[in-house]
Amino acid sequence: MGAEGTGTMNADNLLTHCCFCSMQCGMELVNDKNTGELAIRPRHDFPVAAGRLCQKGLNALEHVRHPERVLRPLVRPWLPEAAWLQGGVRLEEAAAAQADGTEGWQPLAWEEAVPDIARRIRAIQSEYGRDAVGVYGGGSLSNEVCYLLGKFTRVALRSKYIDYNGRYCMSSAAAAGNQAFGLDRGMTMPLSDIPQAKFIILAGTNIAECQPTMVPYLLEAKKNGALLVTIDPRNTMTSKMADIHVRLQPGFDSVFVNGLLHVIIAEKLYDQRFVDTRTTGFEQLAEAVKPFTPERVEELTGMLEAVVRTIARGFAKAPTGIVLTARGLEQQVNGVENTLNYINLALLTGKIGRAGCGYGAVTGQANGQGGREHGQKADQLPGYRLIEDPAAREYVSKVWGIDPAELPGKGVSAYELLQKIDEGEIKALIVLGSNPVVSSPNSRMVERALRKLDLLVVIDMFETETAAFAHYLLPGSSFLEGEGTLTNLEGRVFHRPQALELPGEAKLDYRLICELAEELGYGRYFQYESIEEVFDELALATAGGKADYSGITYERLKREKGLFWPCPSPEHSGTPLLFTERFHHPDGRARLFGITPKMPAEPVDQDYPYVLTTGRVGSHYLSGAQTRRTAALHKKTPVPVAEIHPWLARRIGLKVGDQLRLTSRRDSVVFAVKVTEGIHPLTVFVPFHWGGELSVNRLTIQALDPTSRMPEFKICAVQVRGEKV
Ligand SMILES: Nc1nc2c(c(=O)[nH]1)N[C@H]1C(S)=C(S)[C@@H](COP(=O)(O)OP(=O)(O)OC[C@H]3O[C@@H](n4cnc5c(=O)[nH]c(N)nc54)[C@H](O)[C@@H]3O)O[C@H]1N2
Ligand SMILES: Nc1nc2c(c(=O)[nH]1)N[C@H]1C(S)=C(S)[C@@H](COP(=O)(O)OP(=O)(O)OC[C@H]3O[C@@H](n4cnc5c(=O)[nH]c(N)nc54)[C@H](O)[C@@H]3O)O[C@H]1N2
Ligand code: SF4
Ligand SMILES: [Mo]
Repeated sequence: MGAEGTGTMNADNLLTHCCFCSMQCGMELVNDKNTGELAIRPRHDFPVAAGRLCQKGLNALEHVRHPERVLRPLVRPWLPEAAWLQGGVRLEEAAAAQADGTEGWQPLAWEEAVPDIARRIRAIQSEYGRDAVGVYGGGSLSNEVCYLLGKFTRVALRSKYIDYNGRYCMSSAAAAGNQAFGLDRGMTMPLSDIPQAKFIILAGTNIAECQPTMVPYLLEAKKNGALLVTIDPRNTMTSKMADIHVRLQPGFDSVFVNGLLHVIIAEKLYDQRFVDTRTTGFEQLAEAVKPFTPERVEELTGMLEAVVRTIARGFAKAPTGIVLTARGLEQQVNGVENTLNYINLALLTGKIGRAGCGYGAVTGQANGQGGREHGQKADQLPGYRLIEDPAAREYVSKVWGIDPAELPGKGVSAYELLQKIDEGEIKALIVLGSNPVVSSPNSRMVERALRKLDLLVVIDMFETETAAFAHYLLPGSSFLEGEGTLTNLEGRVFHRPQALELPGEAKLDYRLICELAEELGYGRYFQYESIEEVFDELALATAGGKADYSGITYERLKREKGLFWPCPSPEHSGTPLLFTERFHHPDGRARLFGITPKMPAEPVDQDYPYVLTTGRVGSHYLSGAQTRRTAALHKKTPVPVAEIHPWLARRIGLKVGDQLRLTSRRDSVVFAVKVTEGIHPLTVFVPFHWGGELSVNRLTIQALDPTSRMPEFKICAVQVRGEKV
């Protein structure tokens, strides 16, 4: 490892985009006048966040050129061929190897690595069947790489088991969007509509830390007279901008929203014409919210009835309004229902499909939107086509040049895929663009499962916590090295050029997938001269699907600086504002749903009396693989800090200098602690960007939403006590 040779500039293509969140701010690589070093500057010509970058974006070069970059293929030296094929050498044997000093990695030539891996995959598949090999992808990858991962799994592995980290991210929002609108695009409107909204509800979304360059849109709306409401158990940096902050205990969103819907219906403040002509399900909704009088909501949530009435009346009467939700209420076993209820608010008041109005599930990862459209999901083919739909199978098989009968059926969600490893059904896994040992709930199970694998191949820039369990670690490409397209939180597809040469022997992710397919004997389906050819095939594969890219080309993207899907023909100018006349259900109408609030998977009780919720801080990104390797960000937040309310601190007798021990039914972990009035008194918050002894996911619960299969990252029951360091 080591980053010598990293970062030769490709002088024609210095305009690029940040690798982190879904805003996808434009950035420019320049040679700093004073130091002569390569540096990042904000770009002014990309409309999303013209001239702005947050702390993560400004520091995004550092991990790319980090000395810990993996620069050659690596293999475990204790992986003897014969024993392997006879049933596998597992990590237990690493302990023995460690004892005689042969642990660690050994470099290997690409000419050996790819054929070796292919041979092992074939051996495993011939012994245990095609489905014994799974693939785990990511939402930071380009549309092209996401597309190829899906195609590789179905065509070259012929396995049904693929899913990706976006399951932990956008799956509840996706399911709710499909149920309510018939279509899943995170935001129904472009960001440029936000300043026109007169009433904005932000629920479970901490925009100021998670999409910082969106803040100016909110401030502009406020300047134009908008009222801003946040609904969050914590008084976050986002809540500090709000006119009203509803400090709800995690798990009470549907109760609270039912209160709002109750007032809107009882006081006849809803948009009768919109409800009559553009929706169905009003009766069911009215019935469900009937018992949720503001008085009852006050009893259940502690939120004053006057607050419920004020927000309900204000939102319904405002001429324009927007509701944005994110993981706070989506990452729950009731995540889909919670999201549907917030969508109800926008539909009931007719605030959708016109300027200054809309609903948005604020997408998370760089390509969290595109990453879920092109066949990385267990049940989907490109363009959101369902893998179990015979017409979809027929169409995509034709594009791929295979017999539809050869296409596998649907697999299982990310966490269930890891469970299948634990149960012994899946024997080999390829991970590209994710670090599931840090990011999965109940991560002790994941560690146990990965130890059981006969083959784990990780394609990454770093030796991550997941790569620590791998047999092969292959150096993939960073965002500055791989060309491709991505789709931001608005549904805006754009082109990201290659800016730097690959360091060392690292390979482009897409080339690596094609080479593996070739070695597996399916090279004829993966013949691409360039990444643009992959895009053209992707666009064709999506034609007629819900996420239709068929009118998009690289040439158009470069010329028009991005296009909103659906864009079904070369003449089509894209669709920034959705649902102006029809929703995507066959009858053109949106669906209202009556939601009866349900309990979390693990309600608090006498033994585990407090709620643990988890999330993010501004200076780190997801599993931290990139940002923990960035000095300025690491310095800002070197360790996770648990937040508790002064009432709870007193109750447990926390002393100055103590740390906080949190114990769930899964494990027990000690964190640094900060006492703050901002948080709900019965709730503890811990960010999840760290692994090992600092990993909050050792405590979280594996319960999944029944529809979206989203884990309940936002609620589990814990014991809390102070501990001397
Ligand atoms: N700095 C930074 N930015 C990021 C990321 C990152 O890791 N770091 N990740 C990106 C990704 S992939 C994603 S998905 C997004 C996530 O963006 P967000 O969803 O905004 O981030 P979270 O911190 O997970 O959760 C948001 C808020 O939900 C609150 N919350 C917890 N439980 C509940 C509840 O029951 N109801 C309500 N209403 N709120 C609740 C938390 O207190 C928290 O403030 O951010 C993206 N941007
Ligand atoms: N407790 C708790 N857990 C959570 C959440 C939470 O709120 N609470 N949020 C969940 C959410 S919303 C998400 S999105 C997940 C994300 O969780 P992960 O998928 O684990 O997060 P990342 O850190 O983005 O992992 C990406 C990995 O791919 C590598 N990588 C990045 N770009 C590239 C590339 O272009 N090519 C290659 N080859 N490798 C690349 C990085 O080095 C990194 O190791 O975490 C989930 N886990
Ligand atoms: S707001 Fe998001 S995309 Fe923009 S610089 Fe920050 S992390 Fe990158
Ligand atoms: Mo996410």
